[in-house]
Amino acid sequence: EIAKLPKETLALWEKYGADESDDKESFQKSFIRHVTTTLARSIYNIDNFSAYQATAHSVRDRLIKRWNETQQTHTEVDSKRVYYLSLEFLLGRSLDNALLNLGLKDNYGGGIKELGFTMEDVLEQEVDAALGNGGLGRLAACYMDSLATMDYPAWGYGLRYTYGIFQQRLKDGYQIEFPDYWLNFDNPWELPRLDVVVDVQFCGSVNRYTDEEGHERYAWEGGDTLQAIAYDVPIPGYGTKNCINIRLWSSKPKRQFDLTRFNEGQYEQAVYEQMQAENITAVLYPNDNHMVGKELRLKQQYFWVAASLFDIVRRFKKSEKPWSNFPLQVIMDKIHTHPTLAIVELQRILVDLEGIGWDEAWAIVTQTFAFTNHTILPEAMERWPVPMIQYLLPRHMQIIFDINLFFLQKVEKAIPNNRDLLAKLSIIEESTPQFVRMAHLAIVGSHRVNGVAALHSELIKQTIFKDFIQFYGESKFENKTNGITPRRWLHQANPKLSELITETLGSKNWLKNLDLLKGLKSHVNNKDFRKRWVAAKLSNKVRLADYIQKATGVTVNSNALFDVQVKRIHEYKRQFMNILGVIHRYNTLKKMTSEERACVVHRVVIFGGKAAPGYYIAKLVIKLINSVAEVVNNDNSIEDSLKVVFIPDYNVSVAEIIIPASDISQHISTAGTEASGTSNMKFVLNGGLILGTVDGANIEICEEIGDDNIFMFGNLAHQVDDLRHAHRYRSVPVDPSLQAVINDIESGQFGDSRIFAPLINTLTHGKDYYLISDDFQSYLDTQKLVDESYKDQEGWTTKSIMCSAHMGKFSSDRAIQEYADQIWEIKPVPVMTKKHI
Ligand code: Z15
Repeated sequence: EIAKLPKETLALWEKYGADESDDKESFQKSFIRHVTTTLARSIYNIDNFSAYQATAHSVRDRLIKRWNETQQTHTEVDSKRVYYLSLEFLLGRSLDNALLNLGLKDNYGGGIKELGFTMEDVLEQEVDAALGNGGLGRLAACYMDSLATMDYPAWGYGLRYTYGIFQQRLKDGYQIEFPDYWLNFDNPWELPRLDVVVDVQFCGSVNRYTDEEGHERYAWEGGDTLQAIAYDVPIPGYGTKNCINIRLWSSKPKRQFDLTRFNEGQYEQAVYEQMQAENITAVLYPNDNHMVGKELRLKQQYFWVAASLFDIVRRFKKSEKPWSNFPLQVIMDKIHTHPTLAIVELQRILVDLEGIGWDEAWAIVTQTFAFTNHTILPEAMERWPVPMIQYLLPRHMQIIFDINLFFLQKVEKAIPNNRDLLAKLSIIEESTPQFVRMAHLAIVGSHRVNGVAALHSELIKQTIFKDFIQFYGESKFENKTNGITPRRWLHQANPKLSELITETLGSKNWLKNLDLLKGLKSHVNNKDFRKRWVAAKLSNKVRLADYIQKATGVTVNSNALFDVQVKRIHEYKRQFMNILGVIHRYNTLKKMTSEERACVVHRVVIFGGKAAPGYYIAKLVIKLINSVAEVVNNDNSIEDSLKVVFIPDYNVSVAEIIIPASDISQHISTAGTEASGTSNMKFVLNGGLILGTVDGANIEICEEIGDDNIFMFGNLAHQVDDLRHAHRYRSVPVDPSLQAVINDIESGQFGDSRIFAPLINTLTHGKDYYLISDDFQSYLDTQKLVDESYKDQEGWTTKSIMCSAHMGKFSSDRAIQEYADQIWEIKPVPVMTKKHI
């Protein structure tokens, strides 16, 4: 097509489209141009925020060029693409990341200084893009970074929530929530695609008809139609031209106003219904690992799936290949069960709209989808009432029943006369009302299923998906251990350590090949290297201490041991056990003499994390932490040997300050409950040790770094069932240290104890579902080991270096490589640089 353009046109593009350079002067020119034109300001009224905006726009210009070249290359090569469907992308800030990935940081840093600003101040201005709850959403962001860095032709698809995860503030020690209106100012990191619009239908009815060839067909008609508008978020790779895209959909009412209603005088009703359309993408549901069966959530899921599939199918059809090629061109990874309706939607498109026979269509569908499971917690399993789906998506409900029928027929044929098995495998739960089990639908409609850490992938085969093994065998189920991007989580968050590593290893290659960190081992006895390693940690601790002072008003000593637990507040993650341990420590310290206390390692125990707004017990844990902090921090008698802080509003940017500063971090979920965990990887990569249970990725981290460099404790996953069973016959915890701590709380040492009664209750009366009493003693013992080890500072430094050196496996590059080679079957497509056309 380009060839058809007149020579003069091409010449103009050649002349004016040349790359803007990346040197300091070019940046300053574009900065000033953006201040004066984009922002319409003058030299007299630029503050840090406008400086941020101008810098961001300058980077955006460069991103868009790469983005265009990438899309053109992908269109031309037209190889198989992977579509990563996730309801959450927890990206955090973009400016620093883009500057580093594009290699602009030094020139821009110098340039901004001469303009009268500091890079740190400018970076601070950006609000986080917080379109996710926790691990699941942040994993999606890390994977996009790796896909871009490794030149894969990949797209992310998600929703553009007007409100991201709520902001957390504390009042009297309680969490309160504030809306996260992150689009208050213009967002330079998205490209509105007002021309990319997809109609999405809800409700209506299904009509059967006979087509010209005499085939029985179904048409979904009537109902409400609204529109999905695309907003594209460019994701630049590190050290490559590749810049991939996350397409986020925003809902809008369809422009055609309901004229009949309008004319009938029901103006307000008509306007109200239009407003409802915008509601769909208004807010991210703030629950992590917990399903709340709200109709609006189901609408979000279908809205997102329908718009994304329409877009993907449209792209496929451009290439004019036969439908049988679809799975050779397209692979979609379903992140959790959230996009499971995509299976049904694709089957509907193929059968109802394209007129393909059921079996042929179903073969295409199952080849197209892969399913990644991220949890085995029962409360996180998605189930939707059949009547709700029937009402919102009548044709989809029929198709689900048909998928189930054909599936169960196959099972019956393979394993005859096993009604019990049929009931267990059925996609439909035969309760009143009936429910659709989304995980079952996801398994049946995907050719591959994987878990996210070795233990988790074993557990899904032994527990939630056990019955499916009988039918499918084991080969459909596999493991892909999670990973994290070293670009954001070391290079960006910990510049001092990154610089030291680069100098020591002689190049930056480790940022693209994390296994090279092994090279640090031969320097472990080098005095100068060790000194700088320790100095980097200390300066990160000073930075965090400053942040703590600002955010909480508490002064902490940077020479104390920093003990960190930051993650969503959830009973299974056992922040409760941590704070109970703190109380134990506090009361032990109080009983000591001054001389005894002089020998004790000083600790700063740092908590952070959000509780789902409706999660009462989790919110009480936050209150307890703050009540304990209040007492401990104001008790001069323990002479600063212990401080407790709860850092409010934990998010990606705060994590970037906390993680590099940790000496030890806690990952202490009840064995078998944390599918993987990914912050554990971030801490260890930054030379922080971990205290953890034998759960999720902790196990594989231990395998890599060796048991000398990690503190593991507690019961094992296979013991959990029996332990839980034993609790039913106990009314009080058996552990005496735990009982003592409970008594302390009940005595009113931390304020009105009645407040905490519901929390204490979770441990007693035959409950303690998360087995705190079973692990408490070994937890305390292991904490003692931590204290002892920390006294040996040289030994600790060696451990810290050894930790980082062995973390190569946990790069998200490794994880993406495995997905690409073994599940998605996609190949890198390096961007072909054409000048600009
Ligand atoms: C979530 O953050 C995770 C799993 C889920 O099913 C939902 Cl709904 C949210 C987390 C896991 O809890 C965590 O262990 C894992 O590392 C992360 O997903 C990424 O796989």
